[in-house]
Amino acid sequence: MMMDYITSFLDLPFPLFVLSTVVFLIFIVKQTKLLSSSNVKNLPPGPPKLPIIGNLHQAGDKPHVVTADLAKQYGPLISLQLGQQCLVVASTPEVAMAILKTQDRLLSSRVVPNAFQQESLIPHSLIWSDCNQTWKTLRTLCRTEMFSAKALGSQSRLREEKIGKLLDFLQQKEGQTINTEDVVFTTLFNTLTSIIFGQDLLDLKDEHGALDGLKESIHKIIEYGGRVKDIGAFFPVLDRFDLQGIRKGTMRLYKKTFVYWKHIVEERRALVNSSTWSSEQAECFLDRLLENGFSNDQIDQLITELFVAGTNTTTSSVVWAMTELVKHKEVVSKIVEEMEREIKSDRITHSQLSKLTYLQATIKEAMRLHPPVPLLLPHRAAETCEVMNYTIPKDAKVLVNLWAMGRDPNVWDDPLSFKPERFIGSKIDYKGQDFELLPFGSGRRMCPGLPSGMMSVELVLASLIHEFDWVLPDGGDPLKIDMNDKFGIALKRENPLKLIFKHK
Ligand code: HEM
Ligand SMILES: *[C@@H]1O[C@H](CO)[C@@H](O)[C@H](O)[C@H]1NC(C)=O
Ligand SMILES: *[C@@H]1O[C@H](CO)[C@@H](O)[C@H](O)[C@H]1NC(C)=O
Ligand SMILES: *[C@@H]1O[C@H](CO)[C@@H](O)[C@H](O)[C@H]1NC(C)=O
Ligand SMILES: CC(=O)N[C@H]1CO[C@H](CO)[C@@H](O)[C@@H]1O
Repeated sequence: MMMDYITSFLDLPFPLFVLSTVVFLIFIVKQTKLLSSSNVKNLPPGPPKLPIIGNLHQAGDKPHVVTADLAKQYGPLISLQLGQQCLVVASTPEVAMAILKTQDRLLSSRVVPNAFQQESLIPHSLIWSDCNQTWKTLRTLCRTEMFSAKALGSQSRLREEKIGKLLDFLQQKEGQTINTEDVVFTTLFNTLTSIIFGQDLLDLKDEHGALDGLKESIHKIIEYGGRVKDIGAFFPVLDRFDLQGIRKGTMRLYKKTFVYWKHIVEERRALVNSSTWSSEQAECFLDRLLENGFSNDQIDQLITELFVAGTNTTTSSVVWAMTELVKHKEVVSKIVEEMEREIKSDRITHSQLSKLTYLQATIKEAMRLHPPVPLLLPHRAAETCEVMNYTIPKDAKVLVNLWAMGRDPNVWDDPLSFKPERFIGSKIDYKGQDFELLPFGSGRRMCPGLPSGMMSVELVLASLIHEFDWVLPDGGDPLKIDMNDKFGIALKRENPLKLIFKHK
């Protein structure tokens, strides 16, 4: 049974000799006292563990659902053994606070997915570094040069411009069926590339053009990074062999991706390096990186990470909110009413967003039910420590199940209903202070991109509602839209949301 499990795990057809290596290695592992955390006393409760694989057979493709179910049985803090990896998952606001606030310092290291363990790049990582000097420097730079009030102010024009292009595009395609995820992704991706490089890298119209290779590469990097079945993580002895080819595959895509901006970096580097350069000439985030003496490796790594962290998440927020809106016409009517009251201009601008309180409540409600990053990014215990009187062993992987918290009847009334009203007049916000709603996390690892991401989500949604009626193709029944999700770095719809946009 176990061999079946391991072979089914490695999706590829597979030479026999590698298999025997696996068997052999596993045998060795067995001899060398493998379940390191099984000796730890007072672990959080969890299901019984099989020898060697522990609970791997229970892991499945949807860890947010599996661990939510286990929490119902074993309580708000559970532990699982995935091969040699000890996994701890929190599923209530109290435990989330114990992890992200009380023990934030000890529980804010990272478990690095195999895909991102690239020798030449990982030393320059913002997302995957422990909270060390590299991490601090990069976060500070992003905070001041990308997410500060001043930087955001100068981004609003760019953002409005990209969304204007989307609206024009949809108008041209009026009556045709549109894959919303595609066009929203392209729009948000271009927003980010304009902030970073001062130019668009994708084209809404260019469905098969050359730059689609870039989109595909970023998507695939995200897919590799979000792999649930990562055998090297479960059995560190096997890690170096990269049996599933995850590390190699990701590096190939990384290299492909870097080519897309190589010449832009060279061009700007020459400018910034020239004797006539002065700081006022800086036009984009890249110029700031160059002024700060960043090497090509540093630039490539940071920029890819921003794409990986910032495009799929925002797109997924928008698409889930749109899905709920298609299902809930009464909510759309209220947003439209609010807009008729508050918006007098033709197109919506940033400065008007703060007046749209019902729209904001709708976005919170969508993020409650569909947190784009349902388990946060994996944290790691830097040292053994205690949470809720249980022991979290050193190097355990620590997750917070936002998805479970959003659907918990002890936390929310009627949790499965979509009711933006619950946030009207409520102080609950997603800024990391209210532990029942943490789409961006909380504490030192909290998402630095929140202000930028939220601005995009609000502006795209507001504009699409303001400008168009949305209709399902072929007279589809909104109540029958499936809500199936697919787990990855961002939780996305399993099936694309296809809509026809009709100009109002
Ligand atoms: C709606 C959109 C977004 C959501 C829901 C979101 C959510 C998150 C979450 C849950 C984390 C992990 C927190 C943790 O591990 O405790 C995170 C980390 C991060 N996010 Fe976002 N994010 C969004 C948009 C963005 C954008 C637009 C950017 C940048 C352009 C960005 C950059 C990052 C980075 C760099 C990290 C890693 C921070 C660290 O490890 O210290 N995110 N995000
Ligand atoms: C920070 O952590 C990363 C990964 O853990 C490492 O590669 C990098 O060298 C560290 N930086 C410093 C300054 O220690
Ligand atoms: C930047 O300028 C320095 C000296 O002014 C020069 O040695 C170096 O090669 C330049 N680098 C690039 C990439 O142009
Ligand atoms: C942990 O144990 C202490 C002392 O045994 C007790 O006072 C406290 O209530 C416990 N905390 C939790 C969260 O169970
Ligand atoms: C919402 C969204 O853009 N999802 C994309 C995220 O990346 C994956 C790759 O794993 C794509 O397949 C999704 O379409």
